[in-house]
Amino acid sequence: MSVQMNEQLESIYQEIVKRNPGEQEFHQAVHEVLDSLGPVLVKYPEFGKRKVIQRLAEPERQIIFRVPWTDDKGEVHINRGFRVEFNSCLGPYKGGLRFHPSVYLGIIKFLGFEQIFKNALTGLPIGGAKGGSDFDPKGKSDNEIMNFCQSFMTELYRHLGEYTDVPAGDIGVGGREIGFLFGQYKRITNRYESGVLTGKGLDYGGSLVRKEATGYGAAFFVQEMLRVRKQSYEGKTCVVSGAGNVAIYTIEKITELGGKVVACSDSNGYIHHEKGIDLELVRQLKEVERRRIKDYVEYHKDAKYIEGGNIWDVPCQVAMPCATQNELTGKDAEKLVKHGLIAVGEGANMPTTPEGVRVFQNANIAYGPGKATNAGGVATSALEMQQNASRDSWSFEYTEKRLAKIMSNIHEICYETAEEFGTPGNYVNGANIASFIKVAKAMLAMGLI
Ligand code: NDP
Ligand code: 2IT
Repeated sequence: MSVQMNEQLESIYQEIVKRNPGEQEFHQAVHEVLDSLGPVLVKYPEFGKRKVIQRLAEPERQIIFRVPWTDDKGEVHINRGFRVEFNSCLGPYKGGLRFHPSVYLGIIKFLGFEQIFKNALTGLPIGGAKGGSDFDPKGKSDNEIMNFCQSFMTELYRHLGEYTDVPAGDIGVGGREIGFLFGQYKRITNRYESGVLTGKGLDYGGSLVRKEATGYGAAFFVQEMLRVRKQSYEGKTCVVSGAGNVAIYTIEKITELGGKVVACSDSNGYIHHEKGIDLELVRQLKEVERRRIKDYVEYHKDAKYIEGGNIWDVPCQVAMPCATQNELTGKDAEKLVKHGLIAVGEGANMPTTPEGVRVFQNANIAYGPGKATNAGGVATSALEMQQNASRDSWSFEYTEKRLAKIMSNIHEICYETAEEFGTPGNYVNGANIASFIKVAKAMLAMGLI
């Protein structure tokens, strides 16, 4: 990167920070992408002249709305709903909905910004968006969840459509919530528009493998990174943070591929089970009974539960952060490297802090950033849209093969782009550069939009 380009990008970044005050996570996500783009602006000066970065950093549309609902006692609650439709030059807006009390505009914008590039990497025709609410689903009854989802969709439906904007799940939004949202959309619009949401149940237009896709895809991506280093999961100790949708299916696929996952977590603490995590029990506790991970030790006396502990204290060769943003710090990264870490695959979005990323890169760890590693979820959402458009449904085996191929393509694009731009093995640069160029070219081709 030339000094001049550094200055050019730095001033673009400062302008974005000023336009979006207080949105730290969004600044962080933008900074991480811009950091890779110096050589791209040298190779493609028209991107700078036509202000592609500034245009990309300004969402096409941002919707913020009131979500009133009643709990089981009849008490009224007011939450805030968001949908940030970031970029639609490659296809309809696509990205998940997050229900978590920490949600505010800065979180939705970081996720939506990441989604533009992730979706471009899949090679499928989908734009980038994200949405959600500061609603806390923990401890709510099914009826309360339904009341909330119906109210949320009563406002959001007017912005959606299979050719316009297609949400899916994220933290706090899984099959149950998508079902309630889809039901309300259908009721309000009087249209059975299957392709308007993905992650649907298998009985009404969902795709096999979508539930498993993010975790399986992340495990496949890491398998590719290990393969180029002439390694495999065989005999490796792995740690997967979180115990939600992404974590569960990451654990399942890593185990199937020969790795041993010894720890997982939720926001209260972590489980360490030397023998290997009993995944059926985790699924029963988390997916079926919606309980806490600490209950695991009731069933396995040889496992340890560390309340309030830090899962990255557990030594491992493969680390898969699958919970939330900024969950793995520079200090955690140093500890992991000291304990013999080989590879990191981000199932979550932006789970490693910038300091952590630097530690991994300086130590030559195979580090797969979220926008590449966890792209299997949204890619399989696009496969669900294909099935809906053709009123078809594919077998598990066929769909999983498509997913595996997509993940190996993404790995190859990132690997080769990193090499082409002079930073071999740097998957962050590879992912950012390859996806940015694709989106930027499409934007220029469409004129000033
Ligand atoms: P889930 O709601 O199913 O699970 C989230 C898990 O992470 C839970 O175990 C939760 O614990 C834990 N967690 C959430 N917030 C925190 C926190 N602040 N501190 C510690 N632990 C936390 O969500 P998903 O598995 O779907 O999502 C996990 C990550 O993967 C997110 O970053 C999401 O954006 C990303 N992702 C998801 C995709 C998908 O298809 N679902 C696709 C691509 C990325 P607790 O129950 O205690 O809150
Ligand atoms: O972060 C993500 O990629 C998701 N939550 C999945 C988005 C989707 O539309 O499937």
